[in-house]
Amino acid sequence: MGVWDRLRGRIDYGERLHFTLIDPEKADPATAKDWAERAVEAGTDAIMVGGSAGFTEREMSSVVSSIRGLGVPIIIFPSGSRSLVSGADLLLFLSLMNSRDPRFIVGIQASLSRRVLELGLETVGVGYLIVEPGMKVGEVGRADPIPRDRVDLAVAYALAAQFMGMGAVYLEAGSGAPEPVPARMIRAVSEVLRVPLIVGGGVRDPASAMEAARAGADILVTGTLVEETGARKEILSSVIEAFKGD
Ligand code: 1GP
Repeated sequence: MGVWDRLRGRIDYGERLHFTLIDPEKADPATAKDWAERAVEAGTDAIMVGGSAGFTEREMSSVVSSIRGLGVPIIIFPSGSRSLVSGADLLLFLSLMNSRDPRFIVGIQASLSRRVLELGLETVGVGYLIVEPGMKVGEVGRADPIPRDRVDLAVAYALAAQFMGMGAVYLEAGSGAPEPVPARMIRAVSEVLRVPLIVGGGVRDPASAMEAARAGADILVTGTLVEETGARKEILSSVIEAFKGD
């Protein structure tokens, strides 16, 4: 059984999962190891590596190597070819579906697919949807961010992703967003979706983590939290427990 099937199986049994995002631009290998260890102690279920474009393939590779052996999967959250390294357990094969630029929907993916095959990386297709404000990823990915009150549009994109056969849908407000994806939007999308719903961007406290859980998110991704707190275990635990515990 693959890594994604195991994660998916846990969700199907009613668990909610938390993933910690580490950006190699913001953490050298020693720092990444320290953050990842504390996140695992705090109850995170996987470490995602990637996020920005400000790192080299070598830095990406060193970070991935430094966090191996912690007992949780290492998941590549790609931003171009420099994210594709060996040693990870899973690659989120993202399509930024609400981009104005077809390169972000399928073009870059096609140009990198041969490399993914050569590396032998397990993949899961993810319909990646940028929600306002979208932050840097919205700009770089030339997204038309889904307006925060356009729940219908989020549902339409999510259903399209599911019907295209994506293994998950990711509602992304953007790293460091002042507010997370609205609970109303999460709820409406989760009600129609049969594949796991990933939510991220702007979640920094237990209250918003709990709100996302109650609205139906299956997987919560936090990145800024680990950076801003220097991975303080009590703070990470409080957010992770709030998401998983309700
Ligand atoms: C970014 O969704 C993730 O892609 C995490 O966002 O850094 O705001 O937690 P934060």
